[in-house]
Parts: sequence; structure tokens; C-alpha cells
Amino acid sequence: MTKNLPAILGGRAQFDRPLGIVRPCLPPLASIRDRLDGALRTGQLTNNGQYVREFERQLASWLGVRHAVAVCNATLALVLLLRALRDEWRDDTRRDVILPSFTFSATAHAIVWAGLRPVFADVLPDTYTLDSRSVLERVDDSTLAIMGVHVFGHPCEVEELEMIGRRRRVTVVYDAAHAIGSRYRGSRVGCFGAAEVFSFHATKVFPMGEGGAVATNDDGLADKLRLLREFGDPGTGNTSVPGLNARMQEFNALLGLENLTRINEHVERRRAVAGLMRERLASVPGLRFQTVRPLVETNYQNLAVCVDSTGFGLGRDDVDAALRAENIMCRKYFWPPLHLHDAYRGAPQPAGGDLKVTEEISAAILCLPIYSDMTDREASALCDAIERVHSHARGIQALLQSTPEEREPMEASIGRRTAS
Ligand code: T4K
Repeated sequence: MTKNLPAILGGRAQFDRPLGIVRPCLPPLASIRDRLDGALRTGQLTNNGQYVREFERQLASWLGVRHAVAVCNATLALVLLLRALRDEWRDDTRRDVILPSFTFSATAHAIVWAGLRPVFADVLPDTYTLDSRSVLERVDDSTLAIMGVHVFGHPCEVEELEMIGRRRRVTVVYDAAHAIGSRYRGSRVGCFGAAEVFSFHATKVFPMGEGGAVATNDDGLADKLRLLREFGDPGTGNTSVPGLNARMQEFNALLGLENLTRINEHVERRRAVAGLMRERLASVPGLRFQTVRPLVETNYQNLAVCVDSTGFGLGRDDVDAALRAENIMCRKYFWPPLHLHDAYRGAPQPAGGDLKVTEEISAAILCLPIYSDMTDREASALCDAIERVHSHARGIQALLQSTPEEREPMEASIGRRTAS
């Protein structure tokens, strides 16, 4: 009987069609058709049109901040923000930005594109966010900014980081690409530090295809960002700084306006689904979910778990392979950690120790599919598959560790069993 065998051992796959890592939950065309039609008829598609301005106004109000500056994606939003901070200092001795190595490449790339130097710090073992002690070890006279990342939607230890910022006179900003709808002490992410940057990429909780925004309470910074995203042109044709074209299009803003009417509901659903999966899988040994600290509400941009091979019976990569056979597409966000990417390997690391926790988490992390419209049935079936993989861990390990010659008879035996 193969009924209860995992697919990798010849059983039937849990899902007939792939369960992707994300499933963008988008508004129906009908909800934007008239406005989109109007934009297409008038030809007003970009250059800070009416829907972009309306989106900025509504987003700022929903976040509880003075300004939301809409940008074409979060990577460029980060570049513009860092460039603005660099220009503000006018002091070329401050060139370093401290960030976690456990993040998406864009966080570090933006620092380099702004003409600054990334300095990687370690993360906390439970939330995977920037470890303030590691930051303290790295802050010095060349530090311009600290860039926390609210990874997978879990807010950083904002109080600790901002205390360091105040004491050492260093600006604290956040890459909040993952964290729209998350809260810390009841306040929405967006209002912390000097500024926070959101991503509205198709894969995010708030999908707009491409898009990003900088949230800030600093009027001067908001003005500077608006100037930078517009070629540095204050509207006179005489550019005052070398800016970029980083504008958002009207179509994306229309999706954003609709998303704002649904975001609370979507975040609630993600929390419910994550709660269901966490509870179901709590008894499976060797799985340690990202901790959600007290006073924190995460939006569960990602449902991340560290796989301990001793407890589970299989390492992270083997679990990933076994789940793929079930048609469950997980992702190893973020492996490898940035300091081991070719782009950053050998980057000078100042004193302050290694990045041990980062490397441990990165080697064990697996992000499971989670969506704003995931059904209980899908979530439960996903858990069934993980439980089954765990209970056949030995057989799976034997298969995956076998040589091609050894594998042939094993697969033949699976084939026989499949046929029986
Ligand atoms: N900071 C952080 C911490 C970030 O994680 C990111 C981006 C940024 C900054 C920069 O934000 P943006 O400049 O992008 O606004 C993805 C995304 O491209 C990237 O936005 C994201 N983080 C990163 C974590 O993930 P990939 O290469 O892993 O994703 P990809 O393209 O393979 O897509 C994943 C799955 O999503 C696919 O299997 C199918 C599905 N998908 C994808 C797209 C593009 C869709 O269903 N629809 C789509 O349109 O990078």
C-alpha cells in the first residue's frame, strides 16, 4: 500500500497542482476598471498622477505617518532613502550602514548603489531580526546608519536599536519590505526610526506588481525623496541633485488603493492560517518556528521554520526535496546569507565577531507557503504532508543518501509497491 507513503517514496503527491510559495491576492479588475479606463483614455499614466497622490495620502493616513512617498519598487526606495541620508551628512567620513546579513540581496545592494558600505551584523536566534548587541559591536565613527529588517514581517527590536541610534548619533531606518500591517506595541510598522521602506512586489502581502513606499514623519526627508525620485528636478527643469526616475505608475497605485480596503482582512487571514499550521505542527519534533515576541503582531509575510535535522530526522534540504515531491514549493529565504554571496564575500568586516547565528539560521531555514486567501483545507493538507515526511524520515534519508546504483533497486521496489 502506498496510500500513506510520502510522494518521494512513491506515494501520491499531497497536492495535484503545485502549491507555490506565494499566491498574490489581487483585487478584481471590476474594482479598478473605470478608473483605469479613464487613465488610459486621458493618457495620464505616470508622473505622480492623481491615483499615486491619492494612494500616498491614504497610505500615510492608514500607517499613521505624515508622509508616504510612493516609489516604483522597494529597492529604489532604499537607494533614494540612503542617498538622502548620505547627502544630509555631507561628511564623507561616515560611509557605513549596519544591516543584517540575513536578508534579501536588495537591502545590501541599495547601500552600495547609494555609494555607501554595508557592514553585516548578526541576528537574534528566535526572531531572526538584527541583534542590537552585534550592532553595538560594530557602530563606530564611520557609521552613517543602522538599517534593521523586519524579516518575514516580524518587527525588529526597535527600542533597542533606536536607543543605540540616539546614544551614538546614528540614524536608524528600516527595510520594512515584508512588514506592511505588522505592529509593535500597537503601532503600525511605518512609524519607527527616521523612515521605513515597504515593498509592494507581487510576492508581498500587499501586491501591486511592482511598487514601494517610504514612510516618514520627517517633512524635509519626504521633500528630498520626492525630488530624488523625479530626476532631482524641483519642477523648474533645472535639477538640483542627480536624481533618478523612480516614479510609481497610475495602474499600480490603483491596485494599491484597492489593497488598502482589504489589507486588514488579509493580515487577519494570514495570522489565522499561521496559527492553524503552528498548532498542528507543534508536536512534530525538530521544527522551530520564527518566534513572535510579546507586543508584536506579525503580518506573516512568510511562515518561516528552522529544521533541526536531529529532531526531525532530515535536514532542511531533504525536507524541501520531499515537500517538492508533494507539490509543495517552499523557499530557503535567506540562504546563502549575504556575507557569503559572491557580491559581498571578502567585504571588509569590522571587529565584532562572526555571524554565527546568521549562518545557523540560514542553513536551517525553510519558508512554507502561506497566502492571504489560503483555505483551512490547504493549510491542513500541507501539515499532513509535513507529518508524513517526518514519519518516513528514515526511508527518505536512505533514498536521498543512496548512490545512483543503490537507488535503482530502491526505486524499483517503490515502483512495485506503487503498482501493488
Ligand atoms: N528588502 C527585502 C527584505 C526584500 O525581501 C525585498 C524583496 C526587497 C527589499 C526589495 O523589494 P522590491 O524591490 O522587489 O520591491 C522575490 C521578490 O522578487 C522580491 O521582491 C522579494 N524581496 C524576495 C524575497 O522574493 P524571488 O526571486 O525569490 O521570487 P520569484 O520571482 O521567484 O517569485 C516567487 C514566487 O512568487 C514564484 O514562484 C511565483 C510567485 N509569483 C512571482 C511573481 C514575480 C507570482 O505569483 N506572481 C509574480 O508576479 O524574489
